[in-house]
Amino acid sequence: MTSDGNAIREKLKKLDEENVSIVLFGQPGSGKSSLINAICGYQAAPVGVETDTTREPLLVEHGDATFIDLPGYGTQTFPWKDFLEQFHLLAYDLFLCVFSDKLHQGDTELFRQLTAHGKPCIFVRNKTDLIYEEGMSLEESEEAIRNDVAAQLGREDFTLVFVCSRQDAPAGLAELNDAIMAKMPAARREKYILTAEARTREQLDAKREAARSYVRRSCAYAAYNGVNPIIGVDAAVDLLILYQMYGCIREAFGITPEVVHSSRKVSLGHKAMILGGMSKEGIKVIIKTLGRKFAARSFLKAVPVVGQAASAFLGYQLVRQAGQAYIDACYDLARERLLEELDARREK
Ligand SMILES: Nc1nc2c(ncn2[C@@H]2O[C@H](COP(=O)(O)OP(=O)(O)OP(=O)(O)O)[C@@H](O)[C@H]2O)c(=O)[nH]1
Ligand SMILES: [Mg+2]
Repeated sequence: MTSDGNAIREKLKKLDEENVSIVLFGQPGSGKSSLINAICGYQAAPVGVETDTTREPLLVEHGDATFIDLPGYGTQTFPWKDFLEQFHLLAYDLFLCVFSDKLHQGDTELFRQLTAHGKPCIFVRNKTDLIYEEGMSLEESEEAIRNDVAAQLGREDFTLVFVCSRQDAPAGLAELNDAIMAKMPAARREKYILTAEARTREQLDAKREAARSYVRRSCAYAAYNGVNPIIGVDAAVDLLILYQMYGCIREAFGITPEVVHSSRKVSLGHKAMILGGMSKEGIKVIIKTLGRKFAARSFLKAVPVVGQAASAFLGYQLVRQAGQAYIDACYDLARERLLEELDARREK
């Protein structure tokens, strides 16, 4: 039991440590670095006036995601033919092929190589603010671009998203987020959804689901921990689990003390719980309020075998309940904020 428990614990730990990695590739000057900045909301990657600004891979950490900004290819230094090996691309999770004009041979070839290796790849047509064709509506122009991509690839089953990475007028980022969520390999999806900024109500709901599943996993730690028969020793571990778990939940929903204080709709009880969850002292109080079950658990631990199993189950229940309640409170707060933001954007 113990060795199994350790193996699972190790696996969960590794999954938690590894970031979700998203690579951007494409022609020089197509706006890869600008797009990363638009997603992160600050100047994380240098942007050029000319092309060939990015000369070596740049890792941009954003929450639990890492964006890998690559140099544009097609140049002498970076012929697209060697690109896949040169940058060890198969080690990453998901790929964005950024283009801002016609697709080039390098773009379609890399797309083919990546998809042949089972890697998810999304076409991102950047600079939509510059799309203008005489006598054509924006929709018609986008349709023409889509047909072009299909013709060049010789297939219809690809994902194409239109974005603008200009800082003063970003567009299409919510759609891009949806596409990434849909395409992310299943094993990494939950982590990505937890990390990425929710830009629509649906994305926020997806985040709540991911957070719930994250709590279920944390409960597995607690359950294994509960099997440990030494009374008192693991109460501290339970505390630590809740402390880490609450931190992750707050980060996922972008909750800081300022956000809590500025809320006008969330109940005082919820506010107190969220703030309490920020310190170990506060968590002790929360545990006490969930206390009868906790006491029952310590008592049961003294009873061998049957008691241990029951104790593991109670540990699971306790952490799970404490986690779900915290998620609901953070979700309400994040939702209030998002709706305000969406309103403000609509008024603009
Ligand atoms: N109008 C407009 N300009 C953009 C947009 N995105 C990027 N640009 C401009 O395009 C130029 C190139 O942008 P970068 O982000 O440096 O492009 P890159 O793909 O990283 O280029 P390399 O690093 O050289 O491969 C800069 O002048 C950007 O300001 C956009 O959506 N609209
Ligand atoms: Mg660049």
